Amino acid sequence: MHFKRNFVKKIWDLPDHKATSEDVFLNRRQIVKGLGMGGLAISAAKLGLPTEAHASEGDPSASLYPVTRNEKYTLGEGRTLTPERINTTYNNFYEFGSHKQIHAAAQALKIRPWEIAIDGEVEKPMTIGIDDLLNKMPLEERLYRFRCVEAWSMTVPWSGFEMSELIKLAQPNANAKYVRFETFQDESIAPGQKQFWYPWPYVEAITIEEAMNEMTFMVTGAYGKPVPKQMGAPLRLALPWKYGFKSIKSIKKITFTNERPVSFWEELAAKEYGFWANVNPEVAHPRWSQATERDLETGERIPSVIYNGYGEQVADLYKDLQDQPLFM
Ligand SMILES: Nc1nc2c(c(=O)[nH]1)N[C@H]1C(S)=C(S)[C@@H](COP(=O)(O)O)O[C@H]1N2
Ligand SMILES: [Mo]
Repeated sequence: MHFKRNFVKKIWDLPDHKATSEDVFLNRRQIVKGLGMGGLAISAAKLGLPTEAHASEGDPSASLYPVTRNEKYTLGEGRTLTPERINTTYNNFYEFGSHKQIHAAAQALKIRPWEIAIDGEVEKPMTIGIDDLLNKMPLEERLYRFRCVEAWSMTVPWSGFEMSELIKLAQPNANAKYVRFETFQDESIAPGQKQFWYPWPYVEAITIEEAMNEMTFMVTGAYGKPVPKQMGAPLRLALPWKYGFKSIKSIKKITFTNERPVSFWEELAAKEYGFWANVNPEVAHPRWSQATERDLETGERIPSVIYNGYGEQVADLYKDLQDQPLFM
């Protein structure tokens, strides 16, 4: 992500932090390969590899997974599943730092008890614990593509439930035009939240029609396990046709509202990270092209596709909104 104020702009001069994060990761991978990790008695910790990258033991929801895959959602031609290790060690989660290597720091997040408030324009405002919610929702696995605004991409086997199921539970009234999501706020465990120039807590929002769309998925798991903390435990959003920043992590509050909320990145730089943020290779970011994306696994650049290839499911949402900046 790119930030407008000069005193932090420097770290953003390289799109996607090429020099500071990914190269480090690849070097480590090479080291492990070279040493023949499997056969040698060298611990991951000694090599500085994340041993806690998927610490789902002790998670009370662990026994729920794996869940049945919904075969309707496929990755598409030429796309393979991004290895778990890549997805769990290359993350954006600004609460824990403004770089990609936050997986260890994110383990400080306490995910039980975890209460989610559902409020605003609903018949049944409620506060519900994550394990109660998990019991009420029909869990399934879906393979989704994921495209970050920084022009890298991956694929993920998410587990969770369709947002429409949560809407049935909450029963929004006729005033509910938007859904606003809010992440936890606790600067005692999330050092990024001490950076006062960011408008914490992280907030995202979509329209009620978008929230009802079949693609809108509430994530509770990944790779057949509870979703790891660095990927947004215990509850995050997956909006695979939008740039990744819309897929808010570690949700504590879901508010149905009449007015369009302002999201975290929109507040920082509205011209770069707008409300709609649908993927479109033909609409460049003000500072870089969106025509292609770098596959995190192979490093290859592949062509980007409008709505990240999910036009069949979502294009109709936008047919009467052509006057809006749908792709920023
Ligand atoms: N709360 C919160 N949610 C967030 C972010 C964040 O910094 N904080 N980053 C977003 C961005 S920019 C991206 S690309 C994805 C990254 O998800 P991943 O780390 O699981 O790949 O999370 C999104 N959700
Ligand atoms: Mo992103």
